[in-house]
Amino acid sequence: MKIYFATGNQNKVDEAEIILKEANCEIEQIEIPYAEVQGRLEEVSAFGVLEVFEKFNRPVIVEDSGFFIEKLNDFPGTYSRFVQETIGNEGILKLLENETNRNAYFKTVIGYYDGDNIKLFTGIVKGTISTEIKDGGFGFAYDSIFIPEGKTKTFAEMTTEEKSEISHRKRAFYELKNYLENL
Ligand code: ITT
Ligand code: NA
Repeated sequence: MKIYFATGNQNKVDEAEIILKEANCEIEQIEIPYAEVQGRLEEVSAFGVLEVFEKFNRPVIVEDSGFFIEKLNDFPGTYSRFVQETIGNEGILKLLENETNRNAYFKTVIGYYDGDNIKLFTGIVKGTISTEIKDGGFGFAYDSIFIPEGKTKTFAEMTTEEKSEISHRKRAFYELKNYLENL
């Protein structure tokens, strides 16, 4: 089975390929832009996938993810890209300086549309924010400050395979895979 994935983010495509490798699913990246409505991840993905389908006319997915910090009332959330590109991980660590509540989570919402039904698939991974940037050369964006629950390394210190065993993205893509297998 082939899944068309509308995204401009190569990291996401690499992860999706690893996640779906054993599922007999092939991922093909397409670069069809869509408006990112201001709203929750669910809304961004649902509107986005409708817009891409209009232009592409084949079953397609979009995926919207975010990083949510408990102490900061879920900031940066849907502003994750902008915040990463502006204050970055150093800015986040500053905001949490001397803070003991370092809980955070990643969330992914995949939107799938085949012209019939819109489906949303969600994945979350909880964890904590490290006190310093720990980058093992893997991952991207917030990965170097996020330690998933039950682990001691940040996502950026794990290989993409290790990250993809437990990530938010893995969980959402598995929901999608299960749905597609049972169609
Ligand atoms: P597309 O919309 O083109 O798919 P994007 O980079 O804008 O790509 P998102 O809106 O889904 O992606 O994600 C917002 C930001 O959240 C993203 O730019 C990263 O900074 C961050 N992010 C998403 N997934 C991540 C992950 O697995 N690890 C670390 N940071 C992540
Ligand atoms: Na986006």
